[in-house]
Amino acid sequence: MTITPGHLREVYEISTFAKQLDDKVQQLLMGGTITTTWFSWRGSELLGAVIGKSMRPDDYLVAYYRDGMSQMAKGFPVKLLFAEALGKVTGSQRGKSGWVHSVHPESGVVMNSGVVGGQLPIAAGWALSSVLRGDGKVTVCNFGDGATNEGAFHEALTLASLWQLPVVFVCHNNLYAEHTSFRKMSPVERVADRACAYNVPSVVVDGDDVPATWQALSSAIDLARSGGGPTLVEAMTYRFRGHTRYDTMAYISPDEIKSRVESDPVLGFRQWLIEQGHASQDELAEVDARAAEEVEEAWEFARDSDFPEVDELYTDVLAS
Ligand SMILES: Cc1ncc(C[n+]2csc(CCOP(=O)(O)OP(=O)(O)O)c2C)c(N)n1
Ligand SMILES: [Mg+2]
Repeated sequence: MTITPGHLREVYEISTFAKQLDDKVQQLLMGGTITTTWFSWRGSELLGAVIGKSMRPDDYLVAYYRDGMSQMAKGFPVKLLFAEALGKVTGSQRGKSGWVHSVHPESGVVMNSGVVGGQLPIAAGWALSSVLRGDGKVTVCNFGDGATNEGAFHEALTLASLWQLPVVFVCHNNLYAEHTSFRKMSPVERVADRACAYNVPSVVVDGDDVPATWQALSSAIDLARSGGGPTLVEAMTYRFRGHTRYDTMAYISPDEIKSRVESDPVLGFRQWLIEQGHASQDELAEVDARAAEEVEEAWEFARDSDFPEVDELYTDVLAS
């Protein structure tokens, strides 16, 4: 699917919204207003927006704990996501999952994992289900650079390649896994270098470059849908905040963080849209203001919702 000016504006809408939501959650957490297990996606908003928007609405997204921006771009309603994060009964799983395991099958967000790498074999399973049903859907599977050192990465790519499954593996290489830099944990320079061991095509893309990332994902999705099997996409990105909110990032040079934060990709993309004539300053200011209102509405909805009754603990947990 070729990127259109309409897609570019949608990517901006989702990414400015995701950026503002992340800032809001961070502010609420640091002020002690809320408690929730939280992994900030600041710095990767554009990548997530492109992933969600370049997929077909009925395709499957297998998510991971840091990619709320992809889930919202795929159609996961933010109110359900925010309420879920706060353990409220109005959340997507009625408060039992939090950010880390929230799913929304209606929009194709079929799985989300806090188990690093655990989602890759499950994504292969979703892709196998599409082959068996002949439904023409593609599964896109997100994971971090650290996940590529799990055995599950090797197992999933091997099987997906042998069985030519319709799945696209998207590594969000933000250069760190918890407090360890990619350089210290990978014997090869690029995650994509590993793909040849599985006879899987691979591509490295700058996750801040919206048209290039869209092109890479669309080609991989088209290939998968036409029976050409899996692709490994390595999208280079960055994590503006620590692994968790308590992380002081002492293991990264302050200059590195400063230069990344100063060249905020969402603001860079905003400038690019104006320079290329895709949107005016005023139009984007309106988008930003609407995003701020929607963030507030989602927060108020989550805040004002009730906690579940105790019985909810046993509902939808075991199959009868
Ligand atoms: C199987 C497993 N091992 C360890 C952990 C603890 N853990 C949580 S996040 C994380 C880092 C993963 O880094 P990466 O895959 O690069 O993703 P990022 O957080 O950078 O997006 C680790 C080791 C876990 N949740 N699951
Ligand atoms: Mg990482």
